[in-house]
Amino acid sequence: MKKETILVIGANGQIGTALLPRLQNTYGFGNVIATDVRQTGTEEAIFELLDATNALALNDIVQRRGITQIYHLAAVLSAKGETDPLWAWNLNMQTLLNVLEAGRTFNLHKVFVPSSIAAFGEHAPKQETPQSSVLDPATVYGISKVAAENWSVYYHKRYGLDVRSLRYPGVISYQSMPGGGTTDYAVAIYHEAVQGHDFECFLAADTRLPMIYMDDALRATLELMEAPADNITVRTSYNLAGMSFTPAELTASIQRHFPDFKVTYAPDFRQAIADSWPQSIDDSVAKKDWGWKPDFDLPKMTFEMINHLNELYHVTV
Ligand code: VAH
Repeated sequence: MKKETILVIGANGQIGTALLPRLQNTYGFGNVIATDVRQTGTEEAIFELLDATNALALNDIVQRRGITQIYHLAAVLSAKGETDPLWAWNLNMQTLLNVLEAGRTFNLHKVFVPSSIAAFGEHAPKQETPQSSVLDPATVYGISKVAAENWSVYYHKRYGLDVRSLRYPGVISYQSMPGGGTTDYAVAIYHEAVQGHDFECFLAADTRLPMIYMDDALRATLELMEAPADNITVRTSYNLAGMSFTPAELTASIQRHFPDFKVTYAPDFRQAIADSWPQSIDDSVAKKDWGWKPDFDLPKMTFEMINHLNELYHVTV
């Protein structure tokens, strides 16, 4: 295997925090460089501060550390992006273009640039949304993801850069809190339940959304990145599915562990974002091209989340 040195941008984010130890196990602790704009990481790692909107700073780390792959996990998510659209667009796009340029300039072996089901909008089929659907996103975050998908194809076609991508559903994890997403309710609800609190959900009870447990999202990411390049037929971004559920179904799953847990529903501006997204995703192309198969359903995820959060909240009791 080629010696790989991995740069993680946004290592202190929800996905970065959980992906870091997997990358360290796969490539060796000393071969993974974690970066973020904030030094608040919980994982032990080789760390450098990096604002990836600064191309010179990014290129300096790539050269100095002999980087061969980049995982670009920094972005402003859907809900937060709507509070300052041009800031979100500039941050998401400048970081992306800096990463693609670094990939081209330094002949990196591979680049991972996540997309999202937020790339779909009102004119995509709601059920089993196909890989090739109309992409008319309702949010700046979604617009930036569609642009990123097309820039990735451009850099692959014109410069031969091996850029790979997944349209993540809402990602649910215990390792860190997400920030600024429309699916964040599905993480916060577990934290409140385990602490014995009631929960107010900012989406309506029947809002069905595609979701995935972090373990599945991480395995999909590494399986995609380790697949032979000849197997990769999608250079925009692969549809990825784990499960789909509503807040009411998630609540019922939690109540099997905490029968007295109560949820009230107070939809806010994020309801319109959620309503513009698919309810379920067809990921048959990912299954065909690189053998994707999810492992976690709602009951299994709930069992895992509650067990891990019990350790987090009750270890200090
Ligand atoms: C968000 N968690 O809510 C992200 C994700 C599909 C949702 O892109 O913005």
